[in-house]
Amino acid sequence: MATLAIGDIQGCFDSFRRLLDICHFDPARDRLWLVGDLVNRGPKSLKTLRLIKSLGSAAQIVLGNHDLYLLMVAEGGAKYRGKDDTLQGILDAKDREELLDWLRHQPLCYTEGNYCMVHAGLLPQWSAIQARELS
Ligand SMILES: [Mn+2]
Repeated sequence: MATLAIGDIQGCFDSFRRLLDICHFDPARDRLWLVGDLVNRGPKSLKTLRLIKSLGSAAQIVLGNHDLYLLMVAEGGAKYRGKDDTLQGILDAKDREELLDWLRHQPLCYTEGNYCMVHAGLLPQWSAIQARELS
């Protein structure tokens, strides 16, 4: 059993798939820690999100700023900038609500054993336990 940690996939589905293949990732045996920013900027955000969601408990994720931005745009709480964004495929997808509902239930911080996973660092005043509770 291996645990792989990968950050900032940002919709780069093909590179992500290739990396999983090179590492012989097997969701029945291995675990994936994804350090946020699953989507946006890259060309295949929708396929990336569907794949990660399909991995179930084999993939543990935390949300990054681009994932939060997607949720805000979907709820009408942020204006879609368009220019460098590649989220339209998700926003138009027939399984949009299922994907967004799954995403909004993911944590900002995940701890296991001596490890703490967050997207972009912790406030120095916070312990890992405090950060997880606040998440
Ligand atoms: Mn980020």
